Amino acid sequence: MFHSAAIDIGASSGRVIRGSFDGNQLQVCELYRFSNQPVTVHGRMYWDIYRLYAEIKDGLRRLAAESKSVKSVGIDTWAVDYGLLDKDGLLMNLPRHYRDSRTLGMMERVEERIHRNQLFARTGIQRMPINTLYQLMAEQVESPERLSRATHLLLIPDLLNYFLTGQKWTEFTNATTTQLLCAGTKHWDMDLLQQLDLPSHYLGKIVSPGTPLGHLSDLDLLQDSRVAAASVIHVASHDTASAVLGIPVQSESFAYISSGTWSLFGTLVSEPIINERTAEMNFTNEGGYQNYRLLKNIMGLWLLQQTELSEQKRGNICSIPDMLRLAQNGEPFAFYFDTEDTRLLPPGDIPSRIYEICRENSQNPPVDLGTLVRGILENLAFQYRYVLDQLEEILQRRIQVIHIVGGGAQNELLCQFTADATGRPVIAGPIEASAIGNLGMQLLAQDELRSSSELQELVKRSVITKLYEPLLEKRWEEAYKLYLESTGKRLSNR
Ligand code: LFR
Repeated sequence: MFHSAAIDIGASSGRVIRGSFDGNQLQVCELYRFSNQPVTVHGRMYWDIYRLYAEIKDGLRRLAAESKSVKSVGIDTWAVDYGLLDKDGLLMNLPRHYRDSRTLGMMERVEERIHRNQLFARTGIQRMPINTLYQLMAEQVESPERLSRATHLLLIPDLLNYFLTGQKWTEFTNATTTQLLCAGTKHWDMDLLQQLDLPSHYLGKIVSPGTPLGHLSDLDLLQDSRVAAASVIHVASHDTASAVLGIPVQSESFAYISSGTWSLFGTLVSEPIINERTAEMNFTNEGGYQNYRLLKNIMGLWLLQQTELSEQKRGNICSIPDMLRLAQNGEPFAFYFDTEDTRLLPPGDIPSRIYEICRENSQNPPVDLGTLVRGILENLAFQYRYVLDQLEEILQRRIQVIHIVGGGAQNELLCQFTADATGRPVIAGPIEASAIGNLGMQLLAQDELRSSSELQELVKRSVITKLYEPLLEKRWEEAYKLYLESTGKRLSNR
């Protein structure tokens, strides 16, 4: 039996998962789960990276306590955020959260120097305020001195890998999300940084997923011989890239939704698709393992997570499962709003912002929580349909099936709405796709598997999925038209 550990941290929680491979099946077991709460100080949002590291160590100790010897460890997390190290190898500041307001106006500032189409042509990456590029512009405004003193910029998984091993490398899949890589060369776009007067001396070596980092150097962990011998591997360290490796692909023409705090809707392509249409539709080409992920970020379960918090602040103790139960009896198609409205990006009172958007469009806001939650799910499903239509236009072919992986695969209402809004069958699961992709990459790196197609077969053999057939009801088609109308979205060739 080959035991390895996947450390998979998303924007709201992290997990340490044991993978056990017997040569035929991969079994996964969640050993430890912890919350990931940003900390706000003087209006600035930070990730509590030291606590996350302490949680990782606790998780690895639990793994060791099982008396199984662990061959390898891999880390995947959310993208775009980073920490800066100084000349002594010390972290200069807690990493800022991508939802921090410091990036306001930064896209415009960049575009004063480089036209947005040119930026896309060079990087293949979507225009989103959270990208590392805009965060660096903000950092340069806030503290140019910090940037000039920094010796290394490490993305979150690379930073945690550095804490574990002392190595300071940058893994490719996550590096693409910075919008600082040249799509053609797969290296840092130094000219781009220079054009923006951003220093680049802190950008380091880029390595492919599957590259070993070496052994643990953390003294606490070295005390336990069952983990001390584990090699640390650069997996596809962007959680979405790992999730895509964990899809049990059944049809050649599929789309996926990696569903968590965000819904990442897309497909796989062999090379970045950089043309006028993808630029105009603001698709992104993020790096994968031997391929690219052509996708779009959709606001996702963030809307429910923030609604839950807002309800709790109003004294209504109500969990997401409670809200989903209420949604079943909510009024269907009661209101339409653009899930991608940028006002929904920062944390806060999401329900009030949705009401405001409804009023702006002369619609009555939902009258009860069940209708609000149902409306959030319906409008997310309409946005999925919209992105599906765009994707089919880009690819010039029909997508046959949609895979939903990640925590959102448990959300039965959203899975059914996705099938109904798109008219496509939805295959839901696995929930732990990122961890499976993470473990799969470790097996590839250690020659337990020989190719990505072997990994695919293993995933299919090892996971359980649930099928949602579309109802093919006319009312969903009609409601989708109303969604397009209310949100001012248009489809070009239809
Ligand atoms: C999902 C994800 C998305 C990325 C967003 C911010 O967890 O990694 O792919 O766009 O978080 O990092």
